[in-house]
Amino acid sequence: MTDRPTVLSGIQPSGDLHLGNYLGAVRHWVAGQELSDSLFCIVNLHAITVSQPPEELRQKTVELAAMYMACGIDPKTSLIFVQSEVPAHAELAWLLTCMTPMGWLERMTQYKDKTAGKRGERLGAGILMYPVLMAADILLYQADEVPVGDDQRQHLELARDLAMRFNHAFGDTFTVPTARIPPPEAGGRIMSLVNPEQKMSKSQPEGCVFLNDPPELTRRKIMRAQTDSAASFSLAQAGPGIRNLLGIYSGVTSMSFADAVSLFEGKGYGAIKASVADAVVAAVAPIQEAYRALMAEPEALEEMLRAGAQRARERADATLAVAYDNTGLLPPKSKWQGNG
Ligand code: AQP
Repeated sequence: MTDRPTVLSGIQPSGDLHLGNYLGAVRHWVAGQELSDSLFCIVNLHAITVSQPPEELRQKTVELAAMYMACGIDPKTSLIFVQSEVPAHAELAWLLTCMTPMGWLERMTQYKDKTAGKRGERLGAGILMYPVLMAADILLYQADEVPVGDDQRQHLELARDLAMRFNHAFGDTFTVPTARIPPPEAGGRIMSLVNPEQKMSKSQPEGCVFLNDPPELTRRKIMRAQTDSAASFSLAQAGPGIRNLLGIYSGVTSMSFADAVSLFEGKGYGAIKASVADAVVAAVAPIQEAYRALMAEPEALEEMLRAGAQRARERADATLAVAYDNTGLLPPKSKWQGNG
């Protein structure tokens, strides 16, 4: 047993990692991994809430594992695994589903955003239910802390509420997790480069810098970022676009936001964008190099994921057995097999 906090987080393999994912989540995972008992999941069951071409999903799953490591997650320190390799996620999700009021899910902002203007017949029910699966992901490992971007705040509240509801109904079973969300200027909410009122998101690729974008594409996207019409930067008059660029600069250079503001105060917007582009290109270059090296050895990646899944299964099954028992379900199958 360890007295370090258990930390769990994950990303969907539904596309490529972008600066929002990196600055809002992965960078903080890397910074904290030595101090915690860390688990980082590739949440492929979440990815299938929208249709994914099977071959692409398989490929993106392995690519995301390589990207976690290229960004600095060390599998000797942290546990990296694929969600679908641990059946307990889906099993606990059902227990929690049965005790989740529908209204809680229908009130989720992301649910409302993702379904706005779409007819129910064309949407899978996973789009409503996935926050419950996310709660299961977290509660299975008795996570103390969940480092995520600001967009996940409401889902984390749901995970906390479900843990408390379950504990109240069936006795102490789950740790009530705490969200660890960086402030917006420290990467908690990186905004789209083309529309700084919206978060940077892979579904809007033109406003998004992917960690694997070639340097010239990264520069072009940043130089075209929407900012103010003023000739030079002053924080007092700055709109969300230039603030976002300074947040990105501060994130990739590890300079404080206040120091980045002092550095650029009074400078022209073109020069600021060029500096931000240089800083991003310099920060992602070693990640891209490490990623290529890892992808050149697919057997090693597969072995790492296989070992990670084995360790994750052991931990998850132990929690699931207690949750089944407390609920009045017969022990999970593995326990019968163990006795037989
Ligand atoms: N713009 C962002 N700023 C800060 N953090 C962000 N995260 C995502 N976007 C930003 C954080 O990244 C982690 C992974 O979340 P995810 O797997 O849910 O990624 P996502 O939501 O699929 O990313 P997108 O690009 O936003 O997807 P779409 O376009 O499908 O909606 C989380 O910790 C999240 O907070």
